[in-house]
Amino acid sequence: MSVAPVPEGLARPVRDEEVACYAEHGVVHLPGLLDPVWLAEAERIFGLVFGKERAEGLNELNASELAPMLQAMGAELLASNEEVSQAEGLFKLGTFNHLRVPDLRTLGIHAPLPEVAARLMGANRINFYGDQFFLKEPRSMHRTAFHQDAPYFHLEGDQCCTIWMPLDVVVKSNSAMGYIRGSHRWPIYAANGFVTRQPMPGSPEKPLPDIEGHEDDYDIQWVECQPGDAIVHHVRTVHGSTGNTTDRPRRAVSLRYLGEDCRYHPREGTPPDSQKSEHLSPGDPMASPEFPLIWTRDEGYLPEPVTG
Ligand SMILES: O=C(O)CCC(=O)C(=O)O
Repeated sequence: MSVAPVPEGLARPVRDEEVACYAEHGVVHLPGLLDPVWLAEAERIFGLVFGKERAEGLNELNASELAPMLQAMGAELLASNEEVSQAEGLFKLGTFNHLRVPDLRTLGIHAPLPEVAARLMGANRINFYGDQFFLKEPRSMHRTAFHQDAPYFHLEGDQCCTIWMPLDVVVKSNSAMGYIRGSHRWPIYAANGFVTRQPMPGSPEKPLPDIEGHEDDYDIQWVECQPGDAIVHHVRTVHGSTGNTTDRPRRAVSLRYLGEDCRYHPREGTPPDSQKSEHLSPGDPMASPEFPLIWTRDEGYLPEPVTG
């Protein structure tokens, strides 16, 4: 077994068998990865998105408010009417706010995660793609529909991963993540409305099969986890989460990283908060002010992110 040096800020190295697991299944759970300093920083920054210290002008979606509107337009929600009637808290998402909140960009760029992404994806260069923050308040009930990230992202390539980090203990009853092992080899299916399987309007892709209705037919890995853990998934790995039916919140941060095989590829049928580039043309490598180059295998962390 090779022993990789532990990047500063990580509690432990990523092991060879974890690299092999990511390659085979398109997902890997890394228990106890983040050291307490970066975990506290992630929690502080979560507060800038959803807490009392909330920054101005954020890109935020209240999925609990959106749900009845989608239903009125004919979409079937994943939560039953009874569950919706029992909902007390909200399900909210804050997306691509790193261009608005400098501290958030610091987390994406300076937390010791690009190196983790590079090791798992076998990449030589890492660009930061973006952030997403998830708040499922106590008894918010709504599931996150199974989906792939690929149809939401304006890019193509294999070296794109999400590092999902919980800030609370997460078990199945407070919205554990589930991943279909091996689905990173599936084609790209349509993006959906997160609380419904209904594809986004204008999507050129087919909808995913009804996974929620037939969970036993799929190899789903449900992951229970602790603050300090990370779960890393490939851009095409199908994933979703259960509803939060408990009296505890479920907070999580996702940071997305790209390797050198990714190219800009604008897509149709994406939500309004998806991140198009104002600088790139189709087929361009993903280096722009929105998606800075932050790490290379030769130089390590770059003193200044490269934005073009
Ligand atoms: O936290 C969730 O429920 C969804 C997370 C997710 O879809 C992602 O990070 O890509």
